[in-house]
Amino acid sequence: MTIRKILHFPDSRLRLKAEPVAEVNQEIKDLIADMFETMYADDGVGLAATQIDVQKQVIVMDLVGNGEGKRCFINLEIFEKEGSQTCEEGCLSFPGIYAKVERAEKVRARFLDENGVQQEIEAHELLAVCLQHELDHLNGKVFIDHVSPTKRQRLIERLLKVKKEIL
Ligand code: K1U
Ligand code: ZN
Repeated sequence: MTIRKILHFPDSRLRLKAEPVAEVNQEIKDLIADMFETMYADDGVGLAATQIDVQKQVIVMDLVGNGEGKRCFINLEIFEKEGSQTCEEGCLSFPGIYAKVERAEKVRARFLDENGVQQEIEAHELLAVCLQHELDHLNGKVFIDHVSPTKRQRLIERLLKVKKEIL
């Protein structure tokens, strides 16, 4: 297993669209293992393959954060959205930056699990937020795209300041 480098905004590769996975083979299983390793190393609860410069529709998540809630979503497709909720979001591609984002409260989605088996899920609250946030990454979208242009500019300035401090 390898800890991969996470791309940070404004890297243009965060805007690339991921391709569907044709077969859940050993290469995909190795990618999933690396993604979990990378996510835990950066104290995240989710990670999309786009964030490590792999344009494949693979998402990993662990909302418990200790390995007990490990989940993997391949070729995720949200087919129903209901209600709305506003949640303070973070993103491993925006270290130190948080913003309130409005998203659907409930989503229903289909995906392949790590064994290539088709699954369906109904998600609420943080799981619904995370699924929408990570699916955005696979479509080249980031969470600050959901806030007003003024707020977005302020967040970008703050991010550049944070990055200068940590580098
Ligand atoms: O996509 C990512 O960069 C991962 C991201 C997932 C996420 C968490 C919370 C809301 C939306 C998306 C993170 O893991 S951010 C870091 C984190 O651990 C966290 C931040 C806010 C609330 C809960 C957890
Ligand atoms: Zn993110």
